[in-house]
Amino acid sequence: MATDADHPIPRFPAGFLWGVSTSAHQIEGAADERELSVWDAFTAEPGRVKDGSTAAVACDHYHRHREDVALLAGLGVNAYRFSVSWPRVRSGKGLDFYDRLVDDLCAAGVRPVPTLFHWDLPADLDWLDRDTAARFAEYVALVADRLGDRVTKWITLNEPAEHTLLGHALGVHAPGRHLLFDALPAAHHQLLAHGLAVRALRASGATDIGIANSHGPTWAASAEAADVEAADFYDVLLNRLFADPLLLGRYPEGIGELMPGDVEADLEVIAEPLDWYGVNYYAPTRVGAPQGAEIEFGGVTMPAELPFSVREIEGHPVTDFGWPVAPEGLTELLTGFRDRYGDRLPPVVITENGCSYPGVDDQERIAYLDGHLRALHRAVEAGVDVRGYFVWSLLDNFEWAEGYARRFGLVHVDFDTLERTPKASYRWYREVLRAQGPTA
Ligand code: GBH
Repeated sequence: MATDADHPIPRFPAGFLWGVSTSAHQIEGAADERELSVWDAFTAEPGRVKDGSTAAVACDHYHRHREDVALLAGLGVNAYRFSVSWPRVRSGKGLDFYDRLVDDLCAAGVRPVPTLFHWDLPADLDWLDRDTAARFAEYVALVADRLGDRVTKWITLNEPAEHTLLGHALGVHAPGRHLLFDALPAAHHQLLAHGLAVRALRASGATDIGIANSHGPTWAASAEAADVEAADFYDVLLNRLFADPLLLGRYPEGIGELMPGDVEADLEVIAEPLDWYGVNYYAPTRVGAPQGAEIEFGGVTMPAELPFSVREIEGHPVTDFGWPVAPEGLTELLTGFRDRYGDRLPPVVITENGCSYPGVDDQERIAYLDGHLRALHRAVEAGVDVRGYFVWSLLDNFEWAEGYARRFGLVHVDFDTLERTPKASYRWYREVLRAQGPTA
């Protein structure tokens, strides 16, 4: 019987961006050459990071970025998504580093695609303060001023949904707050920061601006009303709470009332038109009515008082993180977005997709990525305007509350010697890119 694997991955449109993603706090290390972030403070609290590790050294990318740029060039990607560390820029050393990195990427023929915030908020700032949004826009203007002659494609924020949920509602990420629904102002202020950053970038001449949001389809646990209602509620929190204000200029019903400040005026800033929309996709979530008990799920403890409960997805393999492998969820998500947002949805870029598995002969990762690229192509065939795909991640790295235990890299990192070893998936992705033809 012919399987998918016997057929090459279909061709994506001309000019497609083929990349890999990383983030500053997860790879750079060199913590003594930057200011502190909320993640440094959080990591220092015992029990917060599972293996007790810190990101003080991580992959030491700050000192080894030349080697990492060579890995990118060897892979054949035409784009690299990294993040700029706000605490490093503040220390006065950051812009010189990113300046060199951008030069090296350009020299290697790899397009730099910086994310301006990937969760490492300066330790003295707080997303519950409205003023943080204005501070962010000032920092963004500085970065754009320094890098904007070579960087043309920008990402404002990474996953405000996860930063709100995990960091402020459930307390499993920095800053470790357990506010449940009182965390919503942190989401609003991040969205406002995004809108102000878009304005600052435009003022600097930028014309290719996006955001990277975490999205996935929500599957109701059953067709019963209580399950469908709970699933719809979860879908609002993960998907519509962020996509609706950005793309439609309004919050989903019932949410705007919970947000601080002059929400109507802020929504005008938040809905500044985007040039493209970034989606980080990992897995669908199966959700049903609350079950009245705490649930452990995907490394997160969900309190009993939430108006929904996350359930196991049966009949799908899971990664070593316990996340289901369901590529069809990516097709479903993107066609669903197209149906919901119509021509308000700008071209889409998959800014993260990947999985955690141990080892360097990582056949499961190859199967995961292969399946997701085919699922992405089905969305293209269904008429979704998709312009790029980035694998999370180039390197094994500091996986937040999991420490170094979860490995997402195409390249293995030995965290004792910091030696990099390309995995089977690195060679596989290189062949995929080669078969797609010239991409630069
Ligand atoms: C991203 O977050 C981050 O941007 C990145 O920094 C991080 O390293 C990477 O992903 C890997 O974690 O319902 O059990 O299937 C991803 C946030 C939250 C997405 C959990 C997948 C599904 C868990 N993720 N979610 S489950």
